[in-house]
Amino acid sequence: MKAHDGMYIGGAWRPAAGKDTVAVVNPADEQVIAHVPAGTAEDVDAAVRAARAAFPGWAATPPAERAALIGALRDVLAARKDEIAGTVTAELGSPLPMSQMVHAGVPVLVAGSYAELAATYAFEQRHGNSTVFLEPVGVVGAITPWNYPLHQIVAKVAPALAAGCTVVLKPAEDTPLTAQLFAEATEEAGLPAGVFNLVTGLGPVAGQALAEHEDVDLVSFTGSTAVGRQIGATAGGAIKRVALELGGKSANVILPSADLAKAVNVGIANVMSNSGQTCSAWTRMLVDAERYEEAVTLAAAAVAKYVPGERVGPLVNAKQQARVRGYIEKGIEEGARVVAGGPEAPLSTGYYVSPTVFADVTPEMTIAQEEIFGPVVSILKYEDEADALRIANGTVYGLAGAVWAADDAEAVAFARRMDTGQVDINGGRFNPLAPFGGYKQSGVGRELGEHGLAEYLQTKSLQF
Ligand code: TXE
Repeated sequence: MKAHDGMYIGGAWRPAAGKDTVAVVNPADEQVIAHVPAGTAEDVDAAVRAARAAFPGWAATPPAERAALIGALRDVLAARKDEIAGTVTAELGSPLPMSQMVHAGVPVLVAGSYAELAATYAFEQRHGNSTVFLEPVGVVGAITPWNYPLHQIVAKVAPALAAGCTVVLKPAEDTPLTAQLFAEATEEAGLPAGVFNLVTGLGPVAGQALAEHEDVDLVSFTGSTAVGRQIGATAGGAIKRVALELGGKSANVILPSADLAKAVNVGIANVMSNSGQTCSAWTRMLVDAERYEEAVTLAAAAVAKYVPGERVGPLVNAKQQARVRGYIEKGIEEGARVVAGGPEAPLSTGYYVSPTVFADVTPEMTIAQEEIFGPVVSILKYEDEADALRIANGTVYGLAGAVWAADDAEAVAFARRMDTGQVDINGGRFNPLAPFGGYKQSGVGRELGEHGLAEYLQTKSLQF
């Protein structure tokens, strides 16, 4: 595949400081498809300098003009949708329809929402006898994961640009080609040089250099809890702003009055989508004791439709495949009952994992507590509503969830008692304006909508 052999810094593709490269592998057939440069602290420093130099001009650009440029970026992403989808499929392995609809489609919606918000947001407000200005925080270091290669980038870069911040992006080493396409799109849209910069490379090298750079004002990170903890500690030490979007172990709570078949089918589809590599995936299905076996039967039938290599793609790399298979083995070891799938790889080539459903899962089991990040669903039994709530809230995470009931009001009453940042009521529908982020160890801060924009703003008040 086509790849740039440099970094996008200050509005141009420049040679990397070092000679090392990172191989990009197609996880569906394990073939190397490209190489990109492995950035060093020197590349990161050059990118931060470019972002710093561009900051005053971009911060002073009227919001309406920033909005127009974000709108132009949206249009370029929309025009290059097929190319983006093909690139995501090549480096992430997701089936093409999924890449087209979600990986290429959602970022267009999100960029569009920020073009609108930049134009309409009240950057200047009156509170009593004060005028309050919402000003950009400064230079943003964005570190993104591979699971939604473009969405994760746009969910950080679009609000940062809307706020008037400039950005240095370090994308995941598994999916740098989508990030290079995004950099091309920013240039094509006409963003001023230095407003957006890209450094590809490894997390512990380029990522860490960006997180530790003293001239970065805000670090926005999405990824593992372990790395997030480290980035949070570094940012705390330097007294700089930080946003962390980390793991999840979301509960899909099916109340006794709910349409069971619908809730189970949508619940299985939710986890199978993107091969389970979604931080908000409803990986714990909670069903009342009376309908438990019926739900297990429905889930096993539903998951049979998700054929690896057809509807379900591979995991992103060999490490993730081994990790997920390890969790499946652990589930069996701890006494859960496999009703579909299992630890054996379903195909001999590609990093595939069998779509797996576990029954007889108890809340303290490892598979009910830790983020698996694969096509694995655990079905837990509850006795009454209080028990369901205790189980739903009984992990260190609190990112998302779902509640199903005969009417929305009953589901809402339950959702209000869940310690989690986002809940889908009777199925829900994606909304690019809905704030997304975690309670508890799922993170700090919010992405998307007005709340996502606010992360990139700081407040100044003038008293009269
Ligand atoms: O994440 P990492 P990995 C979870 C999920 C998954 C696990 C491991 O459970 O199984 O994390 O995935 C960069 N300083 N999520 O190993 O390492 C790295 O280059 C600065 C949930 O892929 O956290 C990449 O750009 N940066 C999640 C990004 O961090 C560092 C999405 C994420 O990689 C760094 C992905 C360092 N020391 C994984 N080390 C979600 N919340 O959606 C790595 N990076």
